[in-house]
Amino acid sequence: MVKVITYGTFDLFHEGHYKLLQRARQLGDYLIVGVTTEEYDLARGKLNVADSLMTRIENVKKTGFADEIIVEESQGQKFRDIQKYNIDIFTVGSDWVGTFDYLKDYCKVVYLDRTKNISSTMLRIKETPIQRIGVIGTGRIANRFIPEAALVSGVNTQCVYNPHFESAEAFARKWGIDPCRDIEEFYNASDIVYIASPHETHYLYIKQSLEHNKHVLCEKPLCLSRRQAEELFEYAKRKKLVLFEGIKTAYCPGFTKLLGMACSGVIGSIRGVEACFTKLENVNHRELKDTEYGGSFTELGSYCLLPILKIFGRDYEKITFDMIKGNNGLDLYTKAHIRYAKGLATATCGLGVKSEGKLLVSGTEGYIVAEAPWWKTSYFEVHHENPDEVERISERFLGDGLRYEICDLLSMINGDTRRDFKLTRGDSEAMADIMELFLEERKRM
Ligand code: C2G
Repeated sequence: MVKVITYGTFDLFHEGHYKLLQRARQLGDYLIVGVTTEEYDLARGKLNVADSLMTRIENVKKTGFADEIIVEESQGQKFRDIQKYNIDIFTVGSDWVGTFDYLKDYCKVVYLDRTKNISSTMLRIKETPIQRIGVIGTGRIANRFIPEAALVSGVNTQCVYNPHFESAEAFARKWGIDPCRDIEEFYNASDIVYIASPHETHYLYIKQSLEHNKHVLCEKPLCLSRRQAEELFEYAKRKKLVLFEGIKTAYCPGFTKLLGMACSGVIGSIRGVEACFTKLENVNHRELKDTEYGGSFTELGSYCLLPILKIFGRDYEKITFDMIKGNNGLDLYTKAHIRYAKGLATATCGLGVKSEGKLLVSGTEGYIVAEAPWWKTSYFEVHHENPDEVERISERFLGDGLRYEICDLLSMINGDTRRDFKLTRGDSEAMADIMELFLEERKRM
């Protein structure tokens, strides 16, 4: 008798789960299904699981494919189960290719093709439908997005669009999703559009997605002018759609905690915010080649402006920019100085210039400091006059951190508006405004 085992959360049970169990059963004579506990999902960084363990087990049972159902509670259990139950084949969907190769010493490991398309008709009958994500763009950030989205329950990445179809094809092959040649076909297959294309294309793709009644998650900078940002947010509001700027830092738990502490008075009244983000970038990358929209500030400025705008607000008195440019006119090292009635702020960005990446918030009774990579905040310190009195605060930061914004976006789509304080429409519009001022200044300098 060939014994097969598979594991999963099986939340918001859908046809992808059904087909996987069906094929897993066909691999042998006896199928054991491990269903994860809430605690284990939390520990392995899977977010947003909606159904209870009982409901998820019940749904697996209803398929009739499982000969036995067990509960997966901890890391390392798979290895123990394989020995305990005398397993011949371990199987899981292809979104996990490679991850479980370490089990090959104990049994055969089979990655079954994941189901690319979750059909929308099937989903409409559900209370909380799975949101189908379509991706525009196939660059580095899009490649980071897919595995992060796989760890948020309630979404399924379905397809990708790139005007260069060959790029879409290669990307789709890599991630087991569908490449779309035609943009209409792409919109039909998506409920949420994730825009990760070059900056200057954001405006048109956002507009088009909203016209097609799709929610939008757009990489930063959302827009490069205030007028465009205002127009798009207004349009999204009229259509009752969510338009969401993806600055991952804004949604990560450590950063939210840092802001909360800074604004709670532990360091007195805040008088200064200094944020620095620099990167040694490959000279052949778009960031250093696109002479119109590349450069350090359009690339990294959103991260540095975020703590400044969140702490001091949008009513600054004066903003000035200073920059060192490369031969092609792009800024390689930029400082934005922002003066408020009661504080001073600096955003420092570098591409091809390396500095100590740090976020420093100074107050009348102390300071808060987070070292690089503060934009993925997992640790920060609170200091006072007495150097021995340091409060050290750690917070979990999972993977590449994009899962947090996907999770918040999903909650907003499902009607929870309490999440939008992390990055408001006003914040995004102010950033677009600053980007516009910066681009004008760069032309002049
Ligand atoms: N799946 C699929 N097609 C989809 C979605 C999921 O084939 N469109 C598969 C997954 O690859 C997995 C199973 O369905 O094999 C269960 O998926 P999830 O509930 O998302 O569980 P997962 O997070 O993949 O956990 O220990 C748990 C395992 O690591 C798998």
